[in-house]
Amino acid sequence: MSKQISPLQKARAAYKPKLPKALAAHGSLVNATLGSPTESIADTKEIKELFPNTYGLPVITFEGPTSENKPPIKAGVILSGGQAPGGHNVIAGLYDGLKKLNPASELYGFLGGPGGLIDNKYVKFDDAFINDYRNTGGFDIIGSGRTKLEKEDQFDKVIANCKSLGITALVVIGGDDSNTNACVLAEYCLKQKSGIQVIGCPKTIDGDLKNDWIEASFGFDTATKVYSEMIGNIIRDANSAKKYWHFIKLMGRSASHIALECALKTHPNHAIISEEIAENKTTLKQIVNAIATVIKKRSEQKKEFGIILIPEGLIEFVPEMKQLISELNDLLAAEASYFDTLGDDDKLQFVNKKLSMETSQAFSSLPGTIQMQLIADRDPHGNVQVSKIETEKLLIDLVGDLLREWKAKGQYNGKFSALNHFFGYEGRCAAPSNFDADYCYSLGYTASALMGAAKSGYISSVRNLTKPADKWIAGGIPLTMMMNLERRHGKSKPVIRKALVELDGKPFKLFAQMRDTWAVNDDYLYPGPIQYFGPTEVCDITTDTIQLEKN
Ligand code: FBP
Repeated sequence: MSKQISPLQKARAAYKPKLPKALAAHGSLVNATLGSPTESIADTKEIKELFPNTYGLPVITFEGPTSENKPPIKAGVILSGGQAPGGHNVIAGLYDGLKKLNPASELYGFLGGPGGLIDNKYVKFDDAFINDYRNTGGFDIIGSGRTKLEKEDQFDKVIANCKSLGITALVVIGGDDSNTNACVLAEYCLKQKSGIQVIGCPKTIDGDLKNDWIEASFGFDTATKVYSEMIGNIIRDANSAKKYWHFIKLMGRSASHIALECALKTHPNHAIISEEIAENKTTLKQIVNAIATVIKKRSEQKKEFGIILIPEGLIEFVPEMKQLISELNDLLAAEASYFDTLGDDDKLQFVNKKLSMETSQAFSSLPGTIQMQLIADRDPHGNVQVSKIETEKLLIDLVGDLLREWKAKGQYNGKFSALNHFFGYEGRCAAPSNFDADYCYSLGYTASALMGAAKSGYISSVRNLTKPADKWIAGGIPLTMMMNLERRHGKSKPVIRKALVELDGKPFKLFAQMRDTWAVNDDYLYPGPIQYFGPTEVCDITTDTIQLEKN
């Protein structure tokens, strides 16, 4: 019996993603136009020394057709890190592009992320396999994982596995860390004369893999549309019932791009942007005070309801918490094996004893549940898992306390009833919006063109994204160009620079200009659900962030 699919899935399966003009006209049989040699964004001397084979490569654009015949390519692909809508279309675009280069080309998918590449667990794609996943959300086609691919013995295994399958090109679909590792792997493959090309692809709903050349990471568009729809629905409920304050935490790890985009799309009464908190060194007390002040002001207007948006990574940007988390990270890394043997109470006691006086005070001031969340398992990079810290509940608690204090002093006379939400996983596997469906398919297709042009150490790039797809520009950006040196676990490491919200950028400036009005007036916007079929001004709309940044 064939698997049942929803009517929307059926209709979306027939959707033909749009491609940049050159690729739409010539497929992946395009000529690579080379720009001038490039430099890394900073630390040029050190990055050049670390990447002798991939440093300084020119930017590539695909403009016209190529007259060369392309031999078949056997390629492999992995999905790395958190899910992001459109990953399946990257693979579909890559598959179609490879077949266009030469119908005898083959594509293998390594299972469960980088781990599958190291352990040689794979599937081979064919038309029927790919067709089942076109324009669908999720990463379930081959799964994903967070294994760090960064050590030479892992690279040797990757090379051996590829050689055993005859694979000569790999695509790593991931965020800043995964693309950093793709760059190191590309360099290693060249140094070893392995004959394996490595191409990256910019993925993450967090929106923090972007720069002058990568305008957006895929998945941000769809995920923020899903969250904005849900926020809009909640606002409408709040504005109807007029009795609840909704504290909504939004995914995004360190960066607040998601919270900012959702704020621009819905006009909440208050939104916190972590980067501003860090810049102004705002304390937790001041954050709580600012929220309570908005609640008080609205209460004076007889409005006992509203919406607060909280970025997932906030806790790490509050100065006293940043210090606390950094001490906890070091402590847990150093004492991991002993720590794991302890029960919850002993863990808390142990931590309290070892922290410095200042941070110990900050730790003790937090409710027990938050303390436990702060000492829970780290991610593979040794970082606290911010998605598991219930900042939204913490803020409700602290704001409630302050409002009670104000009430006792006769400074506030309202009624505060709050509900908490966390929107994250709900948006990561949504069916990609038209933008993400087109963008992802184009990124995958571009990656195949880079393979056809025998390039390695590049990230697939599609630019001019605020224009219709036939004006998009496909090409490749040298991964080393986006690198600088950063301190990681006490060592200086070459990494792709993470893009945080820029406080002098247009999206933040617009938000800052409007937020006082949104705080007291009910200026809400209700974006509604993603539309896949209908007028282009509704279906092909991009994020406010990219519109403001690029136009
Ligand atoms: P990537 O950076 O790998 O794209 O993942 C993003 C993200 O969705 C973050 O927003 C979130 O903090 C994290 O993944 C959650 O991780 P996990 O999926 O392991 O729970």
